[in-house]
Amino acid sequence: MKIRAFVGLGANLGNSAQHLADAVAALRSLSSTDDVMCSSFYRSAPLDAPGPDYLNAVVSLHTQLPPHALLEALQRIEQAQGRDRTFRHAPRTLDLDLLLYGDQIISTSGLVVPHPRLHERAFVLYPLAELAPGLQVPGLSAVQALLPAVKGQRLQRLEKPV
Ligand code: A4P
Ligand code: MG
Repeated sequence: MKIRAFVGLGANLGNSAQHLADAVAALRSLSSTDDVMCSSFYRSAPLDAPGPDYLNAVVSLHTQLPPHALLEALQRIEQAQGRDRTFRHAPRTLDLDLLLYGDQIISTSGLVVPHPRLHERAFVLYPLAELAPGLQVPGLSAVQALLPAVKGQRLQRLEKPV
């Protein structure tokens, strides 16, 4: 059975647009995965983090990979694109977060889904709402109902990527 999952993409080092585009291409070539769709790219102010502005996006995909296998695949893509884990929230070439995995609520030491900071972040909620305007976030509420609380965060939607 295929599950619809959502992945958050973020980059704020080097050619961020290229890093996001490469990540989308890598997600498209994941095994047992199809229907990969990417939101617009968004420029965002760094939240609780040093460094330059981020580019962020959200990808939705249908996958047969179980959630931990999907997280491992995301981490392999991060590593392949030169992610260097120096310190928490350090500037990064590419960060991939598993935001949602169907309607599942997962809480293990290595994986928490829905992503625990999803509801606090305009750079996650706006692209999520762009891809899935009718989405219900498991354990929370409709994505539309979460938008007003993050409206003050600086976020700019860019031209649609290829
Ligand atoms: N982990 C647990 N649950 C998850 C999940 N749902 N998805 C674990 C991904 N990883 C998950 O992540 C640390 C550990 O979290 C992983 O080993 C995994 O087992 P990491 O990617 O190594 O570290 P990190 O990204 O520095 O920390 P963290 O806590 O994941 O930070 P966030 O929440 O990813 O935030 N501002 C803007 N504008 N745009 C951004 O994209 N990103 C961050 C990082 C901060 N500020 C930002 C942005
Ligand atoms: Mg992360």
